[in-house]
Amino acid sequence: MAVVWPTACAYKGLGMSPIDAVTLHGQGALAAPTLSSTAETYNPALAPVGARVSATLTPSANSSTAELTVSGMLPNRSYAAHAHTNVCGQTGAAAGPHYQNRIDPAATPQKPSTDPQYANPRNEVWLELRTDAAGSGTARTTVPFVFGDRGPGSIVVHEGMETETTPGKAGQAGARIACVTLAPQGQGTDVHRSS
Ligand SMILES: [Cu+2]
Repeated sequence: MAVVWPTACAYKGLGMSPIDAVTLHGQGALAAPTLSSTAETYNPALAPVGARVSATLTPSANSSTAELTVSGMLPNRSYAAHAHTNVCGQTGAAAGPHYQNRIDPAATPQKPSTDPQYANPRNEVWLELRTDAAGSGTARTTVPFVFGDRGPGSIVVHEGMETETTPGKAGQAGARIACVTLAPQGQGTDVHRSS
């Protein structure tokens, strides 16, 4: 399985064929956001500075398995986390809405998708994390799609302990407390921030 993901300009410029599926990865120790940070806390009381976060989204055939591993978070606590469209930024909002495989046509930047037909764990990437007594934990999910020329930019950890599934609330999990930026594995995190 090819895991290389040249930048769009590079592979267009070189005339290379598009790549089917990519592995996305991000990791780091949570810190206050800076212009270049890729693992950030927006709420150190719930996502402590120095906590380690690692996320990998690995394609296989027509599905992808996402894994989120943390240490140094609050002990014996559940956290809802999801793949979001944009890379992490100065605030939790910068990560944008949830990444959807089939994009909800009714969603807008002001009103993200809350329709369970689109905002569900088979069309989005939901990771329901549970930490142990030491504050460590791993969440894993498999979704029936892969990432190619479009993919999520981050994994966002929310304040909520689980993700809502009811119409009008589906996908919601409260405030954004931490974020890790994803990049195609094998490349640096040469992402372009919009703010
Ligand atoms: Cu989310």
